[in-house]
Amino acid sequence: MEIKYWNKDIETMERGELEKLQLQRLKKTVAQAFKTDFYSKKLPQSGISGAEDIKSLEDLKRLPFTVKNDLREAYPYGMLAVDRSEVVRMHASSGTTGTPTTIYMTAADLAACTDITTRSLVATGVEKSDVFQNMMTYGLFTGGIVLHYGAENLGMMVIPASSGNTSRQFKMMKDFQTSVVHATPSYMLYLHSRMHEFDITPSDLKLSKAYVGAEPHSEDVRKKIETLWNIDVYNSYGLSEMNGPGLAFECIYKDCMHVWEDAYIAEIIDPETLEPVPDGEEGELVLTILHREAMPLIRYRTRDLTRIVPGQCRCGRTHRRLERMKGRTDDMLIINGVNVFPSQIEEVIMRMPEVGTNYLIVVQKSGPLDKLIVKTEVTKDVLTDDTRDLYALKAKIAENLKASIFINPVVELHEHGSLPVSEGKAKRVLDERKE
Ligand code: DLL
Repeated sequence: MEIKYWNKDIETMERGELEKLQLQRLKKTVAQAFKTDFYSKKLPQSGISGAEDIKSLEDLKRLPFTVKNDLREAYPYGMLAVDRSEVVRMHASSGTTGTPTTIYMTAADLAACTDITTRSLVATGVEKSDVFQNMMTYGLFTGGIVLHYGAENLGMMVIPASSGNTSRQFKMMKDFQTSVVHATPSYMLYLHSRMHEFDITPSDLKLSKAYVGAEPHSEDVRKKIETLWNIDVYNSYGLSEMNGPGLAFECIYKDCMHVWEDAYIAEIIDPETLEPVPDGEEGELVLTILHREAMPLIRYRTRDLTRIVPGQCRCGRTHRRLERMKGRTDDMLIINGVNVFPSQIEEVIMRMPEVGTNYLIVVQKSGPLDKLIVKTEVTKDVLTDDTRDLYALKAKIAENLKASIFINPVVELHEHGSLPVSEGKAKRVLDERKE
């Protein structure tokens, strides 16, 4: 596949130059932050009296962290750095309860965000002639509109399908010859599981690519979607606080996600000591946004665990890459003292051909101990009347899980289509110990 760039000068900028640009933009960001109620109080507490205190990128470490709760407390306008009348767009974070976390963009911010998003799409090889069906939810969530703008900016024909309405999704894919889709990985799996009801197979479609993100998923889930749909699947990472999708995206090599460093400074910290760790080491991703005047965010703790991949990508881009998210510091389960990430469980079960596309992890109290129950759907041909086969499969799944997470789970097999599905982000974990 041909390597394509949207903005070659920036995407392949020599690292020294890129860092100079980051420093210049960081200074501007800090100056902008002083215009907000929040940072004008917070920065002086860390001994920062103005943008002139930032002399090198090393000075980033002197700046305080920002956490999700800061955004909640500043709701609605405590982090706004421009007059309200300059704001043209707002978004709010999904999946939060209580006070939402909101972000704001000026017209210039929106243009910069859109440009970055287009850059991400072009990196996967799409072009103006592609037909893009956006199956991410439209609304306050960034997943729908932000990528929509990026795709339109490239000149693709955009179908703002949003999620839901399976039969219409298939009809549009067929009628408009959709070549690229955007969805959560779980929605891609769900759609595939319903395909037969509409008498469609992947070969009836012109689909060649899918962008998946917004929720954790393993490499095996990517492969599963690629095989089931016979397409290329690209991982896309982002969060509403940082303008949503487009922040980090895989290129045609599908070998980890380029984080656009002219627009973001990415650090990896040890979540315990809060000290930055060297490239290549795993830790919590911390981001500073450099291209948003309406609402600067400095050293924002994402809670997502990843690492910066050392070395340069074959595509020639100099922007460093983030590895697939391993999980969040706050979705880690501790089961009888053992730390487990739901992604580890998914990785094991999705590798097994007998296992279907949906699963649910339940953690309960069982006397003084914790009990881990892994409910998985199985493919139709597996559910036979022979209970010995089913026992053998359960034992095999449990054994594979034990080898990976060091916990003996209770495995339950469920009929295809019987576990709850969601059109948005899948709820994969029920921690009943907390209820
Ligand atoms: O999920 C933005 C987005 C939309 C990204 C569409 C990609 C595609 P939020 O709702 O604020 O924003 O959720 C952000 O979702 O901190 C991660 O924990 C998780 N997440 C997002 N993308 C990925 C991914 C959008 N590719 C939170 N892999 C983030 C793993 C992801 N986790």
